[in-house]
Amino acid sequence: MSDESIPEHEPEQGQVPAPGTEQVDPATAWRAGFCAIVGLPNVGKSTLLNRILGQHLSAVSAKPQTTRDRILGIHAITLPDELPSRAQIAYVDTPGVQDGKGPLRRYMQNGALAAANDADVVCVIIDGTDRRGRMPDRLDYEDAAGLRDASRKHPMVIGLNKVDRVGKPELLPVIEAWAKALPGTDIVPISAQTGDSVDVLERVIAKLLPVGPQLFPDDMVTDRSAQFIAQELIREQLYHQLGKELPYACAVQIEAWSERPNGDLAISAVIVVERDSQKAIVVGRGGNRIRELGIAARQVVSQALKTTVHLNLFVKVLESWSSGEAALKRFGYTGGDA
Ligand SMILES: Nc1nc2c(ncn2[C@@H]2O[C@H](COP(=O)(O)OP(=O)(O)OP(=O)(O)O)[C@@H](O)[C@H]2O)c(=O)[nH]1
Ligand SMILES: [Mg+2]
Repeated sequence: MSDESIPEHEPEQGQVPAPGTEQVDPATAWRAGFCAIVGLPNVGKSTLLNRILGQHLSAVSAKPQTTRDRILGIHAITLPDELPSRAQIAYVDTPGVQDGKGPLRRYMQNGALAAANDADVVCVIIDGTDRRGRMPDRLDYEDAAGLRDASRKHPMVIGLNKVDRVGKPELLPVIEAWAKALPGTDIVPISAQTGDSVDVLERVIAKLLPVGPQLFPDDMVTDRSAQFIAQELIREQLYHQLGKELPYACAVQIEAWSERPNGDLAISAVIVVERDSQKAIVVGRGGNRIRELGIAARQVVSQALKTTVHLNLFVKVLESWSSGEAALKRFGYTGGDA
């Protein structure tokens, strides 16, 4: 082979840059990577994802263990006075870590740990209002130790959430305890609900991401289908309407989905419970409950999908669905590819 046949810009044999030392143009490159949002149940992980995206994508409720599956949400930000000056953060909202028996809880636990293991950065959300749960030694308890170990493999950021409900004097010892437990780790007090300092948290996360090309197209917000989001938001409304009365083992399945010529969506969804008595609770006297649920869910799903939705809800009893692996798959708990 003659010298002329070797293109000028290609390194000659033996001069291939070592992995990790390739030259990137910082003016054009991005910071890009995955940030797992992890923590105990009910600390505000999904509220944070929705706040960051400015969209209601992930189900939020006052009931712990609302999120059952990982949900990807992609957000780009600028980093003024930095090179690279842009970052694309692929957030992964995860189920709250908790002990528990049965395939559904195991599935949730595994999902949270896998997201933490696979991330470039782990953002641990702490509930600033939870006296026991907000201290660093809480992660040493058996239910959370797996998450603690997975998180420590990566750069970590602590998001101390719900500061809208706690006074500064009460927060200071919490911040000090985390600073002592994880020297060098950023601890950012935020309110996912009001949005306070969420931009600061995002910039801290972004600066820890590797430099490299965007991972997803500009216009992509999530990997989840509209059907999955609708299903989750109907379940969220079920939690809102029924609160403590609601059996934990309920699921929502989309049975029919069609777009009308005028662009409206017609959706039929089934709420699956495990016993007749639970069905009676969801239906309510004279069908009142399910009617109100339908009205609320229709509004939330219409807003999230940015179109008019016509929603038909039914209730079905399927005994012990949450202890069957096949049923979990049927209800969309597939691990992120639905
Ligand atoms: N006051 C206040 N409440 C918040 C804040 N963030 C979340 N919440 C509330 O905390 C509750 C739990 O929020 P979620 O976002 O569902 O929490 P999560 O961590 O995703 O919960 P799981 O999915 O069950 O693990 C809801 O009632 C939220 O409205 C916050 O910054 N301030
Ligand atoms: Mg959640």
